[in-house]
Amino acid sequence: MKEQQIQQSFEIAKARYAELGVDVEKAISELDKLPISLHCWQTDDVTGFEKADATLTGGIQTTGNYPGKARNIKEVMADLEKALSLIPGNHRVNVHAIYGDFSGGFADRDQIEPKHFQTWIDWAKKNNYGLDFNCSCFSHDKSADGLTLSHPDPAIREFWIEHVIRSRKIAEEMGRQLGSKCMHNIWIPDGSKDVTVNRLQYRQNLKDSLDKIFEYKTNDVYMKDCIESKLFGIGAESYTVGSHEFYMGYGVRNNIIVTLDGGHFHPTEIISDKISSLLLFLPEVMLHVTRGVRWDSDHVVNLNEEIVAIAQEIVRANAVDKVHIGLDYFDASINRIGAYVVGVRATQKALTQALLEPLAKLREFEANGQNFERMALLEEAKSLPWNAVYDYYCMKKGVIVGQDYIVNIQQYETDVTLKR
Ligand code: RNT
Ligand code: ZN
Repeated sequence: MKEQQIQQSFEIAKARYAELGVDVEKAISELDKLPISLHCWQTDDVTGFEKADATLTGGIQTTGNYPGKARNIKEVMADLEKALSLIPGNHRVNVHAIYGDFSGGFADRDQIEPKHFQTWIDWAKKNNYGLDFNCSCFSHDKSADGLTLSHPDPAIREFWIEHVIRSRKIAEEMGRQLGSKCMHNIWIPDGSKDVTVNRLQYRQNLKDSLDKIFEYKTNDVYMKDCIESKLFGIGAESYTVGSHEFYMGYGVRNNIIVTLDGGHFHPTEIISDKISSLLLFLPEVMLHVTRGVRWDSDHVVNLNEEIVAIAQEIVRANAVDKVHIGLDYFDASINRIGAYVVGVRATQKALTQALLEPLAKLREFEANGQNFERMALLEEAKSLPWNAVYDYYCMKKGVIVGQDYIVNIQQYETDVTLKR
């Protein structure tokens, strides 16, 4: 698209929104302040770099074998830089503990230190990205039976407690060096394939482990803790220790942020409706935005109703500063850089729509009991020219507008990823 066309479409959109009392420039500046955390694990199908033949366990799975996956940290970084060059705004990168730099010698999970992540910190600093971090309680000998922090064996629990505390320290160091708060997320795969008669016991173990983990106090200027619930995993179909009720209870009692992953609930259950409830009891919420197809399949985020509803809830609940948006999907069947760009752009388009919503008018209708009017305006808002605003935003940020990023990614595939 030509610059002039983009500008003209934007002017028309701006006038259209002004009629509804919506300030387009303000929406753009708010969108520009909204970071999205790109999960590093889409680059290499969640294998990490602890050892060459690492396999993914923990009830999560990638399917597909698209050529060109990243084979080392350098390639992960190159791919993320490429993806981020096609996304407007300043964003964050979400790193898992299995992505440490072990070129100076391997360190097991209970031995990792900030030095193993200095490469990431230096890179983030250079590129002006924020960093988020995750302990990795899966793909390890000591999680082979599907249990970690809730394990009946205290020695195994201790191992994972140590790992998580070390990960929280690494997150703290990332936030300190970068001057940007690092969100540290705890997700564990613990559960069982078949019916357990010890539901309470495992949950008691997990609670005790978390209590020990949080005994170590971090500086919350530099990092914040999050805990992520789940419904089931592959091989853990009958019982998951860290259920939503478990973590919501734990989080509210201990003032720890709850992470809502869009794929971790029953198929018709949505996370958008949970945001306003959680925010009444917790100061912030972390999101793992994903697209489940029939199950927690971790498909690339597309611009569907739920992502729009999530964005609307963030804006309608006045929670732009309280909701942290992270992506969490791993599609190994398509171009992996494209997977990021599509997912982030879809998320930003949803946010654009939400920020441009004629909210004052809608709220007025609702307060007056004018429900037809509310419905009609909501319907109209869906097809207002929000995309002209997003295109304009991309152009202003010097990022490719519209579908032209497809050929750009194809070129990177030819030049870089297919040569791996
Ligand atoms: C798994 C959780 C978790 C992981 C990542 C790798 O179901 O969603 O967040 O996807 O930590
Ligand atoms: Zn997740």
